[in-house]
Amino acid sequence: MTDKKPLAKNSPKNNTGKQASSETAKTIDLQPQTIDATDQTMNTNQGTLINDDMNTLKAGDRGPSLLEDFIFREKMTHFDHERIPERVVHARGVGAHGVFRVYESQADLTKAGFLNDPSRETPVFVRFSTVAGNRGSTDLARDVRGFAVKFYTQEGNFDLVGNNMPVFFIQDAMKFPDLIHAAKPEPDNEIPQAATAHDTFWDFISLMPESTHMIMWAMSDRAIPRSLRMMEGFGVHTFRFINEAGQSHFVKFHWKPLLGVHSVAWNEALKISGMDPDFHRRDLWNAIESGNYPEWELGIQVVAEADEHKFDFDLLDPTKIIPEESVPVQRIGRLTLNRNTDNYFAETEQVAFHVGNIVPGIDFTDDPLMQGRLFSYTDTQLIRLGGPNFHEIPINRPIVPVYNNQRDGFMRQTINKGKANYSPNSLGGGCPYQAMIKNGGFNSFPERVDANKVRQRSRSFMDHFSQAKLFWYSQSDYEKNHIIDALSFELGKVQSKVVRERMLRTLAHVNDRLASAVAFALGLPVPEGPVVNEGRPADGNPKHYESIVREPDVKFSAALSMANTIKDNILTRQIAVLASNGVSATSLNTVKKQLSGAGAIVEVIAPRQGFIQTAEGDAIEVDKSFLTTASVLYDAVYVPGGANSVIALEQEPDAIHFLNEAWRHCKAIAFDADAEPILKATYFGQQAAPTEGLIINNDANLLADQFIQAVQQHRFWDRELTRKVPA
Ligand code: HDE
Repeated sequence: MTDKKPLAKNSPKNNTGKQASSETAKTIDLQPQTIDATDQTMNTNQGTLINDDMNTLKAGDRGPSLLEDFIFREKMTHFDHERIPERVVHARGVGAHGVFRVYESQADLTKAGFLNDPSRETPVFVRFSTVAGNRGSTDLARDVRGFAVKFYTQEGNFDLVGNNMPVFFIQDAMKFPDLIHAAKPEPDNEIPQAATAHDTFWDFISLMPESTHMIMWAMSDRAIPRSLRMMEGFGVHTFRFINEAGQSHFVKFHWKPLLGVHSVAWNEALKISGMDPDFHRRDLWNAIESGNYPEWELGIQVVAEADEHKFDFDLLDPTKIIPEESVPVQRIGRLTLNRNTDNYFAETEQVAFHVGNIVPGIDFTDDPLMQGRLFSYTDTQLIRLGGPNFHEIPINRPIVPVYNNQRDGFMRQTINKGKANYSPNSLGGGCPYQAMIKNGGFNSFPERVDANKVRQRSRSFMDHFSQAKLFWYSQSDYEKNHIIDALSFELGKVQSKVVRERMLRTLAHVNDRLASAVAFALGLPVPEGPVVNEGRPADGNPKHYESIVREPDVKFSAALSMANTIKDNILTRQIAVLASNGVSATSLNTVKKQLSGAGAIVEVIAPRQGFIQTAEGDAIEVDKSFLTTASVLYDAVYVPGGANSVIALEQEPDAIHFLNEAWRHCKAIAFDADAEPILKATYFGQQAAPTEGLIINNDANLLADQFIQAVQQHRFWDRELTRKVPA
């Protein structure tokens, strides 16, 4: 047993024993709370050293346990209270630390300090999430992804609490609890987990035509990202930028991933969910650990106050985008995630985001969804984190000291000195003072509001379909097919025929081909007639809530299609090399070296773990066996030659299945010329299948070049047009 005294101070190292890759004001701020038990001796929460952590205190070694065992009681009590309520939405998430830096001062638009000074590096904490599933649900559920960024600026915390889709299901916060009730597992049997393919969700959606645009996004491949590092982020609402002169501009926020926007196939997503439910979490963690820091550029679309009404939609309507063709996205800065968490609970679980956390230079608009969010985020933390002092939790506290007269409450950490806990005071010298606006004091944009108090939606919010059409028109053929397939899957799981029919009617308002293709899969006709929209018009005129059915002014937006994304690198792509004893080390090593040189991660997969003997007589370490991995966890596959390896794999059903499945999911596959007998044993090798993305070469260097170009393409979706591979 070790018998060392605890050190007086905790080591500044993080728990993994590694130094943080980047020291920021926030990492320094977190250090006093960061504990490293390396070389330390165990003690109780009161500091008493523990001599035996294996046995409870008993009356005799076969006798009953004693109540006086304070060491056991403390340990068990703490354990009993380890859990806190999970987030009511966005429960499953993963977080990482990073930094943000603006490229050039944006002072003409905003006085926000972190957007004014290119020399300033602002620490950030980012949490990605799925929306519907519980904390333990799968990463690859078809769902919206949360993309929440906390900027620890020198003027206080700014939280950009966004999603990976630029619009939302509903226009008014009043409907949020209903939306989430409908999307979550059904209340009688709590089925299904992390899925919207059930009756209550589509019942609600079919009665809410305003959700149609978001449904197009949620049924597209954006809902099944290849990686959290390969998805866009959006602030969704229209915000305001305020400059030093007090001028306001409307602004939409975007995050543009430097690796491009990529997805997996739906069939693949379903299988990943079984093979590795932590697929996205692991991918993010590994990328950061290996120094492949995920990066995004912050984009803004800026609209002058005077131009508020020049669009064919309402800027305050969160079911609308501003097409990039109308207002281009300017890339103004870069976000880099460079440090994993030390402790999931302390950081990722306890981080509390709030749309209402803004700094001078940024302000809200009257978007009725955003206005409701301003209430919800603090309220939810009060129950989730147990009281009003959650801002003191290390991950939540700003990097600037906090001075105000808020006091007490559960778990208060701050020891406020002095008698004066009110303002104005003279006993405390009038401290803390109020800040002048010119010294950074926040003042709200003095928007003029002159209106009747009404419980009503603006008629300008009733255009429910034009941007759903724009999204549809902007998709490539394969993306359209995926949307049709996704809707056929989701509505196919719906038991109620009335709900399915109502949804088909909604889809018919978007596009005839879309509606009839889904109707065909469901074996139903497309019903005619208008969509239903609930609402009690304050003016008594039912026409107020009727959907406006029209074509969009902008009919095509290239930015909406993932087909147009970046395809010029293979950084961090996972490549599987299938091999067995007798593999050609020359080929394998040549191709592996080139792939690794281009930034890919290469793993050797063999029938068993351990080592394989090469044809040249060396041993190569096996990374995974067919039992411990699957094709769905890789982006591409390479099969080197070597006579004995080829014979072994040709007769290995798991290897053939691996290849068939990779083909089905449209991945690049490369064979050494002498590995062709394995190709012949696959399903696609026996068909007159298209050969795009299939590389066969007897020169390993040439093969590697062609393979790299193919992997850059991400997927060869046209393969789906011919018969699908039975894998
Ligand atoms: Fe949220 N949302 N939300 N939301 N939201 C929460 O806050 C809410 C909305 C988003 O990683 C909750 O701390 C309302 C839009 C993200 O911790 C809760 C409405 C967008 C996260 C809440 C919306 C979001 C949340 C649950 C409509 C994209 C996860 C736990 C009025 C712009 C943040 C929590 C994290 C979390 C309420 C709509 C994004 C209950 C009432 C639109 C990324 O407060």
